[in-house]
Amino acid sequence: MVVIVLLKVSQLSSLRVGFYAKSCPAAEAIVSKLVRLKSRYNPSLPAVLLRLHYHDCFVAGCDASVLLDPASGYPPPEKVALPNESLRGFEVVDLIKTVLEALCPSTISCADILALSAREAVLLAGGPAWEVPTGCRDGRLSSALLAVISLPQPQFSAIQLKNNFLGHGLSDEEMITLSRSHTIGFARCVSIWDRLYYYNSTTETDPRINSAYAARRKRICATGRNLGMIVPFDPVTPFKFDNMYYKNLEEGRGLLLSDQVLYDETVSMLSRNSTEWEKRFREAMIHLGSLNVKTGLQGEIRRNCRRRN
Ligand code: HEM
Ligand SMILES: *[C@@H]1O[C@H](CO)[C@@H](O)[C@H](O)[C@H]1NC(C)=O
Ligand SMILES: *[C@@H]1O[C@H](CO)[C@@H](O)[C@H](O)[C@H]1NC(C)=O
Ligand SMILES: CC(=O)N[C@H]1CO[C@H](CO)[C@@H](O)[C@@H]1O
Repeated sequence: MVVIVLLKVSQLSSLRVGFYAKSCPAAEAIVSKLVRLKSRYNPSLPAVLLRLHYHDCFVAGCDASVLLDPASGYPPPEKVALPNESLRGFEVVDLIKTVLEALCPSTISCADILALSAREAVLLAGGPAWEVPTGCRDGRLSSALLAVISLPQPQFSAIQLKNNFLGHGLSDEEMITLSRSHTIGFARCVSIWDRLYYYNSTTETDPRINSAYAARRKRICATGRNLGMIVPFDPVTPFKFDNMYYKNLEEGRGLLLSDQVLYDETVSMLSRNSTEWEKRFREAMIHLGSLNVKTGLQGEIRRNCRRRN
């Protein structure tokens, strides 16, 4: 008896591919369909969804804490923290959740919806696919303060970036591999402001940015203009999950200082060998998705991703 119970608990307490195969067989296909459908009208969506999953996992583990709205009696949630300022895509998660709740009530966690959406997002943008271990449960805590402490900042040095990722249990190499996600999506001018205008006391613009490129960026991110204006990470193929991340950095067309310092540190073989990089990216995404997850009897399956049950 005891052995059987122990077995059951250990089975419950880890993520596995196909966790919903019996309880809601259509779940994964539905997430994929809806992400595809919504992305057809909004090509920025894959980047938005990938970033949501990453932010979720980096703050108190992959437990959908990033989705909780402010609620009375609770501290300000992740969502309102500064690094989260530009997070979007919450309505798409709401839509997926609503459809899944109608089909399989109280079964699919919001955390797994984020992980499955991120997988579909990368695939849709032309990146590699992987099998997502599922069975994460939703947390009841969400803290803006913790978000500020936990997420790496674009102004970080290479050492700060490394230490941040190591603190989450991710290696240098995983950090570099995952950072290639910045081949899709956009950053707000405010995120590159320092690099363009206030590099240091003697130099206005980071000399590692190609000067023609810097001039074009300054035209969009002009002083006095709205800091919320956005610029693509990859000016050539902003919606394509390709190898341009490294090419751009090589040619002085990187956006974030954090990407630049990572590049300076490691002109790695990863930039040359796409097969190897794809393999490592799959593994790193699965590792990212397993950070500090709640399984078994921990946490809950939220009925609405924005609220605790
Ligand atoms: C290495 C540390 C990282 C730093 C400092 C960083 C920082 C940033 C910043 C500042 C932005 C722009 C936000 C804005 O201004 O609106 C951004 C966007 C983005 N980040 Fe990262 N990031 C990091 C790692 C990652 C990782 C590991 C992933 C994915 C696994 C990721 C995925 C994305 C995506 C997809 C976007 C575009 C979002 C959109 O278009 O809305 N980032 N990141
Ligand atoms: C500012 O940056 C430039 C270019 O990297 C460098 O040559 C210069 O010494 C820096 N100045 C200060 C005060 O750090
Ligand atoms: C790229 O990596 C793959 C998989 O690790 C390996 O089989 C292949 O030989 C590598 N190609 C080059 C050009 O290094
Ligand atoms: C999506 C979201 O809730 N963003 C918030 C991030 O933080 C800023 C400042 O605290 C809020 O104004 C945003 O609403």
